[in-house]
Amino acid sequence: MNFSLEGKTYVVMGVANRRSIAWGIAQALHDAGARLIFTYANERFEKPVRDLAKTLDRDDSLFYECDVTDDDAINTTFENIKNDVGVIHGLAHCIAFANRDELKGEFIDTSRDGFLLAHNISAFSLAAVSRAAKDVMTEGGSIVTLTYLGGERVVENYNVMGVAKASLDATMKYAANDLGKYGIRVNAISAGPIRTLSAKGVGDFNSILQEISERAPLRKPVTQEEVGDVAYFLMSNLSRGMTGEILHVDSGYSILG
Ligand code: NDP
Ligand code: N5H
Repeated sequence: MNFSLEGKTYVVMGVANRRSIAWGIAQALHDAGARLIFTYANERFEKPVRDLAKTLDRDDSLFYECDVTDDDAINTTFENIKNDVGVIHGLAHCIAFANRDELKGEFIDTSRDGFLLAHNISAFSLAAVSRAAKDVMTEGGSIVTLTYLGGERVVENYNVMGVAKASLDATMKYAANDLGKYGIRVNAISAGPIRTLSAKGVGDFNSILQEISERAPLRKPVTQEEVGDVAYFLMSNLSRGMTGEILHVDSGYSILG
C-alpha cells in the first residue's frame, strides 16, 4: 500500500497561526508529499499564512483570500484554483466563528444575529465550499471538517457553537450523500480541546484540559499533530471505504458518560 500523497493537491481553509488545527493538518499532508493551497478570511491573515508556509521544506504552496460568508468569494476562489492547478484531491474545512460574548452564560440568551452568524460561518460554509470544490475534484476526493463534542451533547459555555456543530455534523452527512456518486467522500474529525487562537480568552480552558488529563482514557489532551495524522488518513486512499463519518480524536473522552 502506498501512503504517499505525492502528485496530489489539497485546499486547507482556516490557518490563523502555528497553533491552528489547520496548520497541524497542513503539515501532515505536506510531509506525505502533498501540494497545499491555503485560504484565509481576509488580507490581515495573508502574511502570517505565507510566513508559516515558508517554514515547509518545499515551496509549492498557493494562497487565496476566501471569506466564507461571501458566495462570490467562494466561487471566485475555486474558479481561480481550477485555472491555476486544474484539479484538487481534497479540502480541509477548519473554520468556525461565534460572537465571543455568546460563548458564555446561557444558550437561550443567544441573539438571532449571533445564531445566524455562527451557523453561517461554521455550518453553511461547509455546504457552500463543498459545492464549489466539487467542480475542481474531477478525480474524486476527500473533504474533512472539524467538529466538537458540544454538537452531540451539552457542553457548558459552548452554547450556540454547539448548535452550529450539530448543524455542521448533519451538513457533513447530507454532503457525503450528495457527493459520493462523484467519488468524493466527506467526513468530520471531532477533536478534543486544543489551545488555539479561537480557544483564547475562553475562561477556564485550563480546567477543561485538566479534566481531560485526569479522566480521558488516554489521560492527556490531543495535539494538532494527532488531528493532522487522522486528517491525512481521511485524505488518503486508506479511508476509501468511509464517508459521512465522525471520527473522535479526543483521547477517548467521548466514550465517558
Ligand atoms: P483557529 O482560531 O486557529 O482557526 C479558526 C479559523 O476560522 C481561523 O483561521 C479563521 O480564519 C477562520 N474563519 C473564521 N471566520 C471565517 C470566515 N468568515 N471566512 C473564512 N475563515 C474564517 O482555531 P482552531 O484551529 O481551534 O479551529 C479550527 C476548527 O477546529 C474550528 O471549526 C473549531 O470549531 C474546530 N475545533 C477546535 C477545537 C479546539 O479545541 N481548538 C476542538 C474541536 C473542534 P482567519 O484566521 O483567516 O480569520
Ligand atoms: C466548551 C468550550 C469552551 C467554550 C469555547 C468555545 C469556543 C468556540 C469556538 C469559536 C470558533 C470561537 C470564536 O469564534 C472566537 C471568536 O469569537 C473571537 N476570536 C477571533 O475572532 C479570532 C481572532 C479568530 C481567529 O477566531 C475565529 N474563530 O475566527 C469549547 C472548548 C473546550 C473546545 C473548543 C475551543 C472548540 C472549538 O470549536 O474551537
